[in-house]
Amino acid sequence: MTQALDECLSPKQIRRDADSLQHWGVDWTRSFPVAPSAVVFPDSTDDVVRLVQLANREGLSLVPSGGRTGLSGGAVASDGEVVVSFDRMDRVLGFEPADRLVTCQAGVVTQALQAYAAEQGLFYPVDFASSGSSQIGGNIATNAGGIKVIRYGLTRDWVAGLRVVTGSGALIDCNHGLIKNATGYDLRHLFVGSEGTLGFIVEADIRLTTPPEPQLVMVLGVNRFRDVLAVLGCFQNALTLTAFEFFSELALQKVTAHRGLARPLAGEAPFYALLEFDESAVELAAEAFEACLAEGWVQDGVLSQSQAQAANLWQLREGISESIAGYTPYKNDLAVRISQMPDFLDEVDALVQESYPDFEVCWYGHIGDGNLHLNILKPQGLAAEAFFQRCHEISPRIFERVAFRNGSISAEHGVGLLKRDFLSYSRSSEELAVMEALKQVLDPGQIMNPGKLLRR
Ligand code: 2HG
Ligand code: ZN
Repeated sequence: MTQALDECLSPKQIRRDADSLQHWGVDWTRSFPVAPSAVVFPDSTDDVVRLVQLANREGLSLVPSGGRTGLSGGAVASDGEVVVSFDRMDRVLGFEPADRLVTCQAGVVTQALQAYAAEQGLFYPVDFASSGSSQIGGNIATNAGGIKVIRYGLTRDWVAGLRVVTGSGALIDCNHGLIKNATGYDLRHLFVGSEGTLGFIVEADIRLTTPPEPQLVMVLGVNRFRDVLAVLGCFQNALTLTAFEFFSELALQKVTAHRGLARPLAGEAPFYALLEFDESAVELAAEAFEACLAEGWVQDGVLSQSQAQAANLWQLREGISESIAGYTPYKNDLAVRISQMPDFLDEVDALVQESYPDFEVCWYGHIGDGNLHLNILKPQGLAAEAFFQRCHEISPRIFERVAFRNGSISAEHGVGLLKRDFLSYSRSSEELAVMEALKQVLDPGQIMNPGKLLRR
């Protein structure tokens, strides 16, 4: 059936060999089957429009594919779909200094966008460990967050305009890079976080900003999780934070072992907070640190003395996910309001400890955003299937705690295949009905990333 692809693309834009299917058919999840029927590489918006028209005619399912760094299976092709890779649509199309807007194709890699912004004397602040391979289209489709959300917000906040090919093949141009535009429904925001289920994001106008001062990094050893929140409040009252991240002692052990890094402090603490802030705020930060020490919240701390040391301290946080990947972890990406975090972490930690006294539980996350990453590590020798089955037994109980606190079962990693069947813990049946109706309007042929986010 995919022979029809040859009608609308050139041979060099289509791959069907086993290695390519495996490579482009998967994201960073490893728990779903990978079985696409072809991978295609459009060069232009016209190619995408033709592909969508063809898919509707021939009944092909299309899976949009960016840097494939997702953690929820949103870009996995498990059922004979055609993967549509944006690797060839990777050009910066223009920059308008007066608007501080850069226009990119969807396949521009995040780090390339950051570098381009720096060349213009400006700054693109959305940043995460995968910025070397994630693409701007995927970031928009998942409303990617990352490590500077506390100061700069999420990807959504930087999208000023969006060109989209909907599932019915219509090309729509949303918001035109305007700041003010009170003309009704802002369709741009419908596509941000839509996980490729409504259409293909082909181009975006991205806002840039003034670069910050050089940043300092502080790592603090904290006595109790509750105190991490007290430390956050104390620093936030004193200065503007660019980041406020957290990790547990176990997470620190894993990342230092994996990357051969030095421990940040002389002693061990149950939890660590990593803070980033403007160099000019150093005295305010020192005062806040003294206050936290006096309260007994913090036991020790280190402040970066150079850019190289700051980068090394960041590795302690950014390297965690990669350092535990070899344990085939069971992952959760949860959000509650910041005020609810201590009680929530206590509840979920107790639940996990009681259910799996034999498993290692690794906590880290973006505390400043109310976002916790829970990773349960598979013991060596236990088969992956048996491990995931055991973990899934308590998923509903974790999600009940999330629902009780009106939290989110996916703070920043998206729903994809991984969380799809649990969406009702975070979205009401009325909301789900609206989402399904929107899907029907924009993708009536159900060709766009079927089975992701919504069941159909
Ligand atoms: C992070 O914050 C990423 O490091 C990955 O969102 C989180 O691997 C994870 O669970
Ligand atoms: Zn994260």
